[in-house]
Amino acid sequence: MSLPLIPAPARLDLLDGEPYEVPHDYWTAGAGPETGDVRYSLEVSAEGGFEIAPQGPGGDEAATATVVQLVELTQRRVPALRIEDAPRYAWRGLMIDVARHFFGPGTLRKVIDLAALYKLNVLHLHLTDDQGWRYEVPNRPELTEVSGATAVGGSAGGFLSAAELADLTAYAAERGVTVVGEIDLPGHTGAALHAVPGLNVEGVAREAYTGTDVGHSTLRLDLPETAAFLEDAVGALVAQTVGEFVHVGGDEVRLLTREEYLAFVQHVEALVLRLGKRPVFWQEAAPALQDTRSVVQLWDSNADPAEVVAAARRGHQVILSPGNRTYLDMKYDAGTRLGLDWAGYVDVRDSYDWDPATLVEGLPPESILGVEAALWTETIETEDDLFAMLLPRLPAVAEVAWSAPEVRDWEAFAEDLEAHVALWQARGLAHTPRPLTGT
Ligand code: TNX
Repeated sequence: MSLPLIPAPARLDLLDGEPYEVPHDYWTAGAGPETGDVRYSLEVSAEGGFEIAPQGPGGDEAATATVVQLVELTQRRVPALRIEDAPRYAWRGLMIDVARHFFGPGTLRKVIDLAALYKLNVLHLHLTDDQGWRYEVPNRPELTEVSGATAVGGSAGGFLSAAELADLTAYAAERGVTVVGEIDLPGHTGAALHAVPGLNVEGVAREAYTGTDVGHSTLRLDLPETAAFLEDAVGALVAQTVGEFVHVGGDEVRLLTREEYLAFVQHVEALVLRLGKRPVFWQEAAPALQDTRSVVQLWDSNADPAEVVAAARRGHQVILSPGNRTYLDMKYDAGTRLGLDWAGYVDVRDSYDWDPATLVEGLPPESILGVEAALWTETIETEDDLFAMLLPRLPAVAEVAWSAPEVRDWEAFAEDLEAHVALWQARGLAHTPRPLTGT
């Protein structure tokens, strides 16, 4: 029997010796708990009984994911085994951009199920951008009424009502996944500028934007309406957030001076902290941050990471989403119909074969909060498109986030991954067939 892939079992012992084939080597190596007390052990007896001992928040869901994988991947012929397992990183995320093209609760539930199957524990929703506004702000209904309706290329928009977002958040929580919403500030705000005239320098609403360029919009603290808008919009997102974190963007701002930009970030950082959450910012915000509760998310694999390293050395935690490894909107290769290529092509092995601890020279390994895959949707219009970009790369990123480097092995992963196609098909999820062996 070819053994199924389970991210990082630290130890696997055959309980009754000979009747079962010997597992891959990497099942037997140590993963090591680097994220505190989340762990589980799982025993399957020779008689076929399962015994699970979960520990810490998410231990139960992780154990369940392993059992589901074991049962499905072995076609219910699970060998007697014993697993002791713990994640390498606390933040194991997937970001979905629902602003460029909108994806609603039906698709997002499937995304949550898939994330949970691979022991990811964060669903980061990019809820606002130039092209659309996707969450409700109670005293500013024009945001969703006007900019809920727009999307890239004139596609149908949509938004998550507060009730839908609450349902989705609860659905995710039941599966060990925390939803982290993002309002992207101060750039990527075309949808806000389209819905709220007072946010514009001329006081006139901007046209709807349905293209895919970046860097052409910004909010400005020197306009009298901006601070109240931030209070409302960030406040509404915080009110719809159950976890510790909200994401407040900070990327690709080209219309502010450096001083204006740094002051804007500091304003938002203080606001989020005052509202009782920890802010997460894209990497450009790193030099502005004042409070070590704020987290930096690295994304641009073409940029100098020096300011991220400096922020980490000042005590900030870092989430790693390097474009050339974890951006699942990058094309697999030149022949991929969908996606972009600014970070290069990202094939399954690129997503798998890297070590967060050595990715960025000088970054203190203990500052790494975790790893996040991202799916931007400029070119992604349908649910099948979305899953065809996630699969098969998402399990690769999930392994990087969960498993210690010494238990990872590309050849074994590639071989095991073939069996996962059946899991995706059973769930009705599209994937992109990729040559995995010999690459
Ligand atoms: C960069 S990643 C962006 C997004 C784009 C993405 C496309 C980041 C913080 N900004 O606005 O959608 O590239 O890959």
